[in-house]
Amino acid sequence: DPYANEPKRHPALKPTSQKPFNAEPPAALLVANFHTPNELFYVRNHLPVPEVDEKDYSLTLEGEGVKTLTLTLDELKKKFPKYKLSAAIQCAGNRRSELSKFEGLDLDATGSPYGASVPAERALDPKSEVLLAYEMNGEPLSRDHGFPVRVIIPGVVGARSVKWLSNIILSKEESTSHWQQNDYKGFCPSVDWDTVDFKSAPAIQELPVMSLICEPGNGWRVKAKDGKIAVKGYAWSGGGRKIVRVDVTGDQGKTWHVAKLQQEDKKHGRHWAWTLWTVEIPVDPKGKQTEIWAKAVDSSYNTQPESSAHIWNLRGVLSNAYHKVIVNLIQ
Ligand code: MTE
Ligand code: MO
Repeated sequence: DPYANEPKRHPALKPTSQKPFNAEPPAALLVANFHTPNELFYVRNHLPVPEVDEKDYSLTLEGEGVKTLTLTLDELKKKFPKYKLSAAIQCAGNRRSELSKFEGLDLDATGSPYGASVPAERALDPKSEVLLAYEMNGEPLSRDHGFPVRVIIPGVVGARSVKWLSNIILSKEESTSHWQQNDYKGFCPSVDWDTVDFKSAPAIQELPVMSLICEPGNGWRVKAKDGKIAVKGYAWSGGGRKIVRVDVTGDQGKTWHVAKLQQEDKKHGRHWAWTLWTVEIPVDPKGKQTEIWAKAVDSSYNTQPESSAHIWNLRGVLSNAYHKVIVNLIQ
C-alpha cells in the first residue's frame, strides 16, 4: 500500500478522501483564527505523502539558459534571506460540491511527479513575493504541507504551490503534468467529457473573488438577539486583489448589510491573505427559517455570480457563486 506511511492528522479535519488524503476543518473552526493553526489547515494531496529525510533533501534549479544549481536544505536557509508573509491557499475545487448536479517528490503510479507551472514573469517578479517555504507559522512544514520545502505562489490557485519541491525548471513550455494540462482549467457549461479539448483553455492561475459563510452553518438552530443574528465568514480574491466589501442579506436580496472586515494592511495588489468578516443581520421575529446569502467585492469591483447555474464546468472548479445557507430560528 503506497499509503502505508501517511502522517497522523488532527481529528477535527473532516476527510473527503483518505487515499489520497483530502480534508478540511469545519467552517466555523476555520474562521476562529486569522492565521489558521497548522494542524487545522486543509490538506489537498493527489498522491501518497513522500517520506523525505531532510539530510538527503536537495532542490535542483535548472532549465534553458540556467546553470544547474543544487541546494541542500541548509544552503537554502543560509544563502537566502528569510522572508515572511501571510497568504491564503485556495484550491480551485473549493466549494466543488455546490456544482454537482514546479515538480514534487510525490510520484504517481507511472513514476511521474506532481508538477505545475506559473509564468516566469510572475515567479521572478519580486512584487509577486513567491516563496520557497520551509516554515509555516514559525514551525517546520509538516509532512502533509510539503516537508521540507514547498513553493508558495501568493494570489494563485493552490494547485501551483507545489509541495515536497524537488526541481524548479525554467522552460518555454508549461509542465506536461496532468494537473497543469488536463485538470484545473475552466470550460463553458455546455462542454462535457465527450467534447472537452483541454488544450483549448488556459491553466487556472489567479482565481476569481469568493466568499463563504462559516457561521452559522447550513441547518444550524440559532436564536436572534435583539432581532438580529451574527454571521461570520471569509472572503478572498486572486492576484492579490483586496476585498473591499462583503454584502450579506437575510431576505433573498431585498436588503443587504455591509460586513465589518478584518484584513491586513498591504500595498496595492499584494493582498494575499484572506479577509475575515462579521455582520449582524435582522431576521423576521416570527420566522422559522432564514436564508443567508453573502457576496464579496474585490478592488477591481469584481463580484460573485448569483448562482452556480451558469458557471458549472466539468472539472468542478471556480465555484464562486453567492454562498447561501439556511438556518432555523429558535423562538
Ligand atoms: N504539490 C504536490 N507535490 N502534490 C500535490 O498533490 N496539491 C496541490 C498543491 N501542491 C499538491 C501539491 C493542490 S491542488 C493544492 S490546493 C495545494 O497544494 C494544497 O496545499 P495544502 O495541502 O498545504 O493545503
Ligand atoms: Mo487544489
